Amino acid sequence: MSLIQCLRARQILDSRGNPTVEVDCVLDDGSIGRAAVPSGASTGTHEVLELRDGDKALYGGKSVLKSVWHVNGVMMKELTGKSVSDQRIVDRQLLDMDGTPNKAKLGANAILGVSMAVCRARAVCEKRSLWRSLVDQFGAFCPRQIPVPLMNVLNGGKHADSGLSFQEFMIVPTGFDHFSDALRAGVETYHALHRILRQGGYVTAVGDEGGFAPRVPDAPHAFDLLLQAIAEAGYRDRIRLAIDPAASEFYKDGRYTVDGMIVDAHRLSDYYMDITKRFPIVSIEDSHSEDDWEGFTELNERTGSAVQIVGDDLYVTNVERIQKGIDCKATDAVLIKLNQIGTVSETVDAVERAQKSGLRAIVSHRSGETEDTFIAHFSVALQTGQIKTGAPCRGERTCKYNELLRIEEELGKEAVYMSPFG
Ligand code: 2PG
Ligand code: MG
Repeated sequence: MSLIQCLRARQILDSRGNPTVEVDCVLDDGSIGRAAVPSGASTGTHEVLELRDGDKALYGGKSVLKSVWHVNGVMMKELTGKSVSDQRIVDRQLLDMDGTPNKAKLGANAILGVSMAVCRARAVCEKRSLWRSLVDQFGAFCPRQIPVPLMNVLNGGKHADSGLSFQEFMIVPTGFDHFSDALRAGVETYHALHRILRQGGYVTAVGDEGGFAPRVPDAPHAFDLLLQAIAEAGYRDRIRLAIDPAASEFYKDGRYTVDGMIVDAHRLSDYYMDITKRFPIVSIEDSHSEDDWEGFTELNERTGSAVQIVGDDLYVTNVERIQKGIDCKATDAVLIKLNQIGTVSETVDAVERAQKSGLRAIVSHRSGETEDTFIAHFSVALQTGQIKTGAPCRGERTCKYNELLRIEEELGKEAVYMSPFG
């Protein structure tokens, strides 16, 4: 297996026009792997450190030149001549170089950029698609499942100025046999929603993840619009709903300020129970604030197996926090984001810890994305069965969907599309 000849990092722009890190990993056989790092807006407090320069004269303090410098300097020096045959060894070297618990020395954005670029370079060297190469390193035996997309078609919270308290309103195409049909149904529903909003006199501009951002007073109004769109597109009972309230963003001092109410954790769960009875909601992510373990556990017990409860800011893709959630039965599923933890191997550990304990794993984009399609491959290689990558709109979102179409084509008759929601 080839050796690393050099690393080349640069500053590029993410989908919000903020700087981010891109890394090229060049091998001695000439193979080049490129990866770009995403960035969140509603970030969890317990995430690893995204290093930004803080110099107000450059991109308002958001430039990432220190991270770029770390890749091109110390990281390249240490990794040049090293083999890429085992990703775990490469990632271990990266962790040792940094030496801090939250990757603050080199920056998690520098570390993840290198970790993903090495995976890409290995796949190029092996002359096969990234997901197949990831399977060899870490993956499931005989992977065939293309994930069910949770498509965020109405944006609120920190991702848009719609005024909606909940951050994400997603449609979930469950009643289909192929990913391409499920995606098409999601797209047709998205376009039906566009027509309904236009006819209703709403603004049809889109938010950070490509979903519409109309001025809608509360969640039930948003659900009504989604159900109308699903019906108009002809997919009643075949497309369900999911939400990511991202509750840390409306939590303060033991109280949640949501949809015109100020409530405690228990009353917030009452609200979720009420809306799940009235609307076909199959999944709720970050129902409660990131350290409100009791709030999650109570809701998870009340919803039983009828609704999937997901932890995102709660877990930040960290195995210790995931273990805590397993122990206190906080959720049914774990949201998985590479840049919350900072290396590919640690992300795999998080998926495995969840899956081995009977929790589902859902691979996710960030609200600030790039054209990198790594997560599409990662979700297939690890057989997560669900992916969250925004609306079918804006190139940084559609590139992931398009890559999944290509993987489905590559798998041919072997490809499986299976909803965990029945
Ligand atoms: C989330 C994500 C992605 P952000 O909360 O799940 O949708 O948002 O990247 O802003 O944390
Ligand atoms: Mg979330």
